[in-house]
Amino acid sequence: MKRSLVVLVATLAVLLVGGASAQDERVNLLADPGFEKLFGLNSGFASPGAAWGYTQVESAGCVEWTWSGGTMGITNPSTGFYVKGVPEGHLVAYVWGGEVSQVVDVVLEANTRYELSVWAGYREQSGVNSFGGGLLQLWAGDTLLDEKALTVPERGYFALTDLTYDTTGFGISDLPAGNLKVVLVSHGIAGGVACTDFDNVKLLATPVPEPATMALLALGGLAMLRRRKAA
Ligand SMILES: [Ca+2]
Repeated sequence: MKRSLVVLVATLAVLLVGGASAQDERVNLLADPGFEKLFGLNSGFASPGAAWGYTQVESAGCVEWTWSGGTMGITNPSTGFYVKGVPEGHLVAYVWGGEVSQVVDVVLEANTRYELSVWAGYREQSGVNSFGGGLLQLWAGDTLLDEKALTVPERGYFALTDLTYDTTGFGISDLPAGNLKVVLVSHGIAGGVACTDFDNVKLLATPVPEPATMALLALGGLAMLRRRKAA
């Protein structure tokens, strides 16, 4: 009996370590999550080959993302706009009304937790005197799975918005079909006074229950059993 207990604890420990490392290795399903791969460099701005150093760079968009409506592009804001810089890399997407989206090569799976997050910024810039605001949306094909209003940042800073969509217990027929899609919506008006900047978008998928959680639950149960025996 004692030996079987030792084997059980050892097995659970391996599960626990394995589960923890698997969680750390979760990959972002989105390509170019920080808007750093440009296309359509606007004339009059520095080339991407130049040292970034907050020399103004602006482009029509990003290779991996789709743009629709409003006035939008990619820029590298100065520390005058954001005192602590930007959340990822040098560049952010700016959107005055309209949407930026990306379809990923992944469909919805049952018993999976999807975590979607984005940093939205309210720049300190003359002529920009309000935060554009907007939505973070997760779609599967034509089905809107969930959406959340962007957290309003302090002026000169970025703020995180995140949402979770969990398919635990879903049958195959309950799962909306189609590839997952992330949409960043800006409520700002083109040419208006409210801009929304976006950076560092993450879409992570984790099977539930996680192996680490299962191991913890099992360990808890084991501890209770042992206490009962001792009593
Ligand atoms: Ca970036």
